[in-house]
Amino acid sequence: MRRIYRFDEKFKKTRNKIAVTLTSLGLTFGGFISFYSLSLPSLAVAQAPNWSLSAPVGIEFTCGGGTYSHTLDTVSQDVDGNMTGNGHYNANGSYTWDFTGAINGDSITFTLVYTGSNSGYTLNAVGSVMPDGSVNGTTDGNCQTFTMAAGSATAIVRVGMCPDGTMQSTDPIDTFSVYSASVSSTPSSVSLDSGKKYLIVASGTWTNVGKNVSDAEYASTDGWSTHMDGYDINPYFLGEGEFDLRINDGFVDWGSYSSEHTYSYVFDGADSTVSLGVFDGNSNTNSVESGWYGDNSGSLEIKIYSCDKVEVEFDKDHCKKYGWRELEDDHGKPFRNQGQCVSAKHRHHHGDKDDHDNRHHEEHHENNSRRR
Ligand SMILES: [Ca+2]
Repeated sequence: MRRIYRFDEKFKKTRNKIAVTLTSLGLTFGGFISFYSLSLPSLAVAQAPNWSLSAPVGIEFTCGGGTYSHTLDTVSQDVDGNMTGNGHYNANGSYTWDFTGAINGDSITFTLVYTGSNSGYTLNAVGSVMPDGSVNGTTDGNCQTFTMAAGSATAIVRVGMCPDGTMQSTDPIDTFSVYSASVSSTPSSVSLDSGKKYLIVASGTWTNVGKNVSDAEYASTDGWSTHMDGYDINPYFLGEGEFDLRINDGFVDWGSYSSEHTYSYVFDGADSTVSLGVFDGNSNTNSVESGWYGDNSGSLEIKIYSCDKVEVEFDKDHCKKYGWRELEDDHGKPFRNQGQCVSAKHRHHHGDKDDHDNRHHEEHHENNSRRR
């Protein structure tokens, strides 16, 4: 009870200070937003959330040297990462609070507003989600930092992480299986264009019979109750690449663990097919052990999507507020100023060059055909 009193007392003492801090924060934030919209105008979109926050989950606040354990009891999160929920102070359940916040990419912001004791008390937090699903950051008011343990947030594996300015094709351009018992990798049936990006989606699990299961990036010896990156169990120290799905015989990072066992990787086309294969051997020395593939059973399913460039509609407003910096003309040349952008007939995002070249190539081809 004594702690609670101090917590409360501290709040009362700093009430005026908080108001001032919040006001100046508000100004700073407002300033940041206007700068943001200046440099990245109508083309900017909020990042999709990489994480989904779990509940119930603990939040530890440090406030003036003391640690105050709270619990987020419920939380719901929409596709844009906006969250609402509620929770309480562990040491005294009369301190209840409403929770609102958002996750953008790996960033998190949230606000607690007390609804029971000390009703109206507000705490704003800004932080980051770490690769292990732990969360930490800073708070305003009479607290300074907060932490949430590993696993508090779960990675969202999204089919459709094509880079900004591109959009994932509706249907895969290629679908095939990679058999875990196959020592050699399996090529795609289509060639992937140089200068273009592709989303390779790998899903499923296979079994290293009698020992473990594996997906594109992780392995488990207990049927996925727990998982590990690679295989380092005495006496087999085979490194984090063991059992990985490799691309063109090279190791790639398929990202955070997915309980759905679905992973995606953005791949740069190189005017050739792409080959995928399961690695079984010692990844520390990059040596494939062909004799170890015989006890592998099952396959991973591969879907390759193209990341198609998004054309900016003919709208001179996109040139305003420094938008011309993000655009280029029909020949792939950046604009020198807003006026040049406004008067241009076509505008594209940076990086569309190869599409243009292809288009021109096709036009030439058509013209030639007509001539013949
Ligand atoms: Ca094996």
